[in-house]
This record gives sequence, structure tokens and C-alpha cells, in this order.
Amino acid sequence: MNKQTACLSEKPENAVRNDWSRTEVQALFELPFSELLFQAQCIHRENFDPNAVQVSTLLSIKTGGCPEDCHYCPQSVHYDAGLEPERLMDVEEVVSAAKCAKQAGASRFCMGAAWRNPKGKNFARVLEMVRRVHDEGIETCATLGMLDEQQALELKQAGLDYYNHNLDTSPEFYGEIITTRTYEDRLDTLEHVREAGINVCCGGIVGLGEDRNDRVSMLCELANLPEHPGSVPINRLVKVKGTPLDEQPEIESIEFVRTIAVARILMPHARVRLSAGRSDMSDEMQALCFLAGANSIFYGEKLLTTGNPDTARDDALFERLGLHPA
Ligand code: SAM
Ligand code: DTB
Ligand code: SF4
Repeated sequence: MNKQTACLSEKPENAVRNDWSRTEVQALFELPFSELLFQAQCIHRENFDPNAVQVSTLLSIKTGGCPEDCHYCPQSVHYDAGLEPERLMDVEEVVSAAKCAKQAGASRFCMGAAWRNPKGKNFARVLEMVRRVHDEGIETCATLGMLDEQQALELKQAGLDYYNHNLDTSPEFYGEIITTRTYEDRLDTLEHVREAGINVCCGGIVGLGEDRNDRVSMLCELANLPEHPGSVPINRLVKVKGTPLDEQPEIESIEFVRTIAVARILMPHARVRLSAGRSDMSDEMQALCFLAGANSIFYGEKLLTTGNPDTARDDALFERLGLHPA
């Protein structure tokens, strides 16, 4: 077999690593597209059923009014995206949404709150939601902002399976996107989650105006965490009117697929989620992302505040591509 056709996974140096250099990751990005996809596909097949896609459903349990200034986010109080802020939902409403998600075929239910960090009675209510959703026999995930050690332990005790907290972008570009919370703050929360024994869901957003070096750097940061995240959401920016990034030029599609493929190669056991941004993607584009190693999606008509493909379209896509829920 020549160098072009040998599966990377046959090479002994292809073990799980947490010491990727920027130069190595850059070199992966620069591979000819077919070569990159081939390598990603080999690694994907070695670790997963290539036709199985994990399905998560999102619910915004507390919408809008967030004090953080993430430039992409319609839920920040700093921008007017025309969103009506809502208080924390009742436990029963959340449980019934989780039941529906399970019935529709989701294996994980993710509860998102527009907070800098959870506090007091609201946090107690979220713990109750986690306990009750856990009892329904669906995996639980939450994304509530920054957590301290104690909060992470309490969420674990309540039955939380995953906590989503993204790095969002590279450390170098980060200051252009968020000023109210540091990169270090994010790493601290991830440490608390990991130490509590909760699976980490951590990824980022592509198309914020970052360059390829930033994408290299973000994926390096993710892959060099003490343990690879169990789930890695790769979001394509959803441009929302009223946010500072609403006129950001679209990330080029092939570059987006390359980002997915490199994530797959660097983090061979992670579920790489083709996350926000699917509504504007063709079936062909999504097929390329699955070929590049994406094996998880959000399923359901809404993400948190913006649209997602409707379930009929996703059912048809799975059928068309011969995919099945993991
Ligand atoms: N407030 C919590 C936090 O930020 O930690 C949890 C919810 S927040 C909406 C979760 C993630 O959604 C963000 O870290 C970001 O990666 C993603 N996100 C938010 N708005 C987005 C947008 N317009 N396009 C793509 N991804 C977005
Ligand atoms: C993640 O990485 N993407 C999801 C989830 N984690 C919480 C959120 C996407 C939000 C897209 C914009 C919105 O709907 O408000
Ligand atoms: Fe708040 Fe999360 Fe939106 Fe940032 S991404 S403004 S922390 S809801």
C-alpha cells in the first residue's frame, strides 16, 4: 500500500494523543481534501459504526437576558435580537419535553440556560429537572454557564450525564468575541465537570471571522485537554439580526468540512456533532460532514432560540444516506 492509500489508523503512532502541535494540526488542514477525508473516515470506522449518528434534543429552559456579551448570541442583554426573555421553566414542562424527545428517538436531552452561572433556587430547580429527566431513561445534558466544584458535584449526584461548555474559538481570537468571561474561566469549569465525573461536551463555533490558524488553535486546545471531550459540537455560526456578527461572511463549505475531519482525526473516540447551522446546509453538505466523521446531531425543530431542520427533513436525510440513530 502506498502512502496515499494506507489508513492512518494502521500506524502505531496513531494512538489517542493529548500533545498535538499547531504545526501538525496545520498540516492536516493542508492535506488534499480527498486524503483528509480518507484519513478521517479510516479513524471513524475504526472507532464507530460509520452509519450510526447519535441524536440529541435541545430545550432552552431559560431564555434570553444573559449578562455575557458573546458577540454571536441572540440571548445576550447587550444586543437587541428581538427576543422576549423568559424565566426558568417549570420542572413538569421540561419533563414532558424530555418524554417527547425520547419518543421521537433522541438518546440525549440537553437543557440550556442563558446564564453566566446558575444560582440559588434556580439551580435547585435545575437539579430537580436533571433528576426527573434522568428517571425517564434518557441521557441528560445541561449547559448553564460557569460551574464551581460544588455545583458540578451536585449535578453529578442528580444524574447528569454530560455538561456542555464550549471553548468557542482559539485563545488568540477569543477576546474579539467575548469580553465578560475569560478562556481560563472556561477551562476551570471544564475541570470541575471532569473532576465530578460528568462527561464533557465541549466544542466551538466556526465562521465567527476567525482564520484557519484560529481553527487549528481551537482544535488543538480541545484535543490537548487532559481528556478528550466525549462530545465535540462543531457549530457553524447562525447569524442573528441584532447581534454584532449578523453580517459576518459565510465560512466556506469545504473549509467547514475540513474542520470536522480534523476534529475526527484528533479526537478519535469523541462524538463529533454537526451542531448549529444545519438549517442552511444542503443534504450534500451534511453528507460530506458525516463522511468527514461527524456522528451526532441536534434533532428537533429548534436549537435554543433559532431554527434547526424539521424532523421530517432529518428523517428523510437519514433514509437517503442510510443512517440510523446510534
Ligand atoms: N449560557 C451558557 C454558556 O454559554 O455557557 C449555555 C448556552 S450557550 C447558548 C451554548 C453554546 O451555544 C455557546 O457556547 C455557543 O458555542 C453556541 N451558540 C450560541 N449562539 C450561537 C450561534 N448564533 N451560532 C452558533 N452557535 C451558537
Ligand atoms: C452547542 O454547542 N450548540 C448548542 C448547544 N451546544 C447548547 C446551541 C446552539 C445555539 C444556536 C443559537 C440559538 O439557537 O440560540
Ligand atoms: Fe449567555 Fe451563553 Fe449566549 Fe454567551 S452564549 S450570551 S453565556 S447564553
